[in-house]
Amino acid sequence: MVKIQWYPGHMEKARREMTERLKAVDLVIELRDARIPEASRNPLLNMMAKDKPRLILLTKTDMADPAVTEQWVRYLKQQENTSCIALDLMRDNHCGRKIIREALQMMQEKRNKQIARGIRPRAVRAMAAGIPNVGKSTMINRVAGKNSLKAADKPGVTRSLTWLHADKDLDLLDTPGVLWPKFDDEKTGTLLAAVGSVNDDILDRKMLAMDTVRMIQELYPGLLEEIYEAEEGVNPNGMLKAIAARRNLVRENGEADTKRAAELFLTELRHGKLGRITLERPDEEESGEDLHE
Ligand SMILES: Nc1nc2c(ncn2[C@@H]2O[C@H](COP(=O)(O)OP(=O)(O)OP(=O)(O)O)[C@@H](O)[C@H]2O)c(=O)[nH]1
Ligand SMILES: [Mg+2]
Repeated sequence: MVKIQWYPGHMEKARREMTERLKAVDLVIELRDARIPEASRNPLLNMMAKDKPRLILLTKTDMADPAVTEQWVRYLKQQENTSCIALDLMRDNHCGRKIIREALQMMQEKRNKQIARGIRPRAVRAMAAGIPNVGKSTMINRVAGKNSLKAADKPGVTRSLTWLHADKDLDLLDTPGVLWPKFDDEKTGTLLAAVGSVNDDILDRKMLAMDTVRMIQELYPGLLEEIYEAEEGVNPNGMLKAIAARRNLVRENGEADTKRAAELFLTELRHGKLGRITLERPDEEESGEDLHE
């Protein structure tokens, strides 16, 4: 598996600024990609904000395997001081209200105490944090009900920390997407790159596509073979050749253009064109009894 790492200076700068701003934050809203809920967990966040209540939002559920998303929500909710909801930020018309409701509920006890002491609770201050391209700015726009923040389908769009009074009860801090200096293993880097959270310019996209083909073949046997009319059990390079053949991607010398096939495959994967796929399963060993019901 090819080794991927992306930690440019602007991420280190953002990490420092986020640590500083956390002092004024009541709640951390951690966005993770529902297709890779573990690989998109930033370990730095636990160091930076271990004592803050955490609302985990699994985004892009429209592209994830619904049954597996449910398992993940149950699994992630088991952590202390943590809640979790899964959302399609593009098509769910109520996602803004759901986020406000959950955030307020998490802060309810504190707010009730303030009310009891005669203090009118101010808006909850929450920091949106997460990997590049996961939907932080989109989420804040949905809560605010208007497109105040720039959001686009590439990693590294947001470059500065910005507070937005998104709702009368909820202030949200938009932050740049950050990764971390060293991934646990090569699979983490591959998964992050596969969903589009790593700058494509630094990647060997053909290697990435082949590694991703192999992972999908393991988790969803036969799926890619059916979509691209490939031979059963074909190896990743053979799959790229099948894609090139189906989509008429031919080089000048008449050979299959596997480089373009790799790019097309990644684009289709990232736009959910291969169906609803989740590339990681919760670790059932640690998940307790209720996952086995
Ligand atoms: N299909 C789908 N697309 C989504 C969802 N949420 C966000 N997106 C898309 O994902 C892309 C990235 O969204 P952004 O809001 O810019 O992501 P971000 O986390 O702010 O990214 P950075 O600022 O680069 O860290 C945009 O094209 C959004 O339209 C979702 O739930 N489903
Ligand atoms: Mg952003």
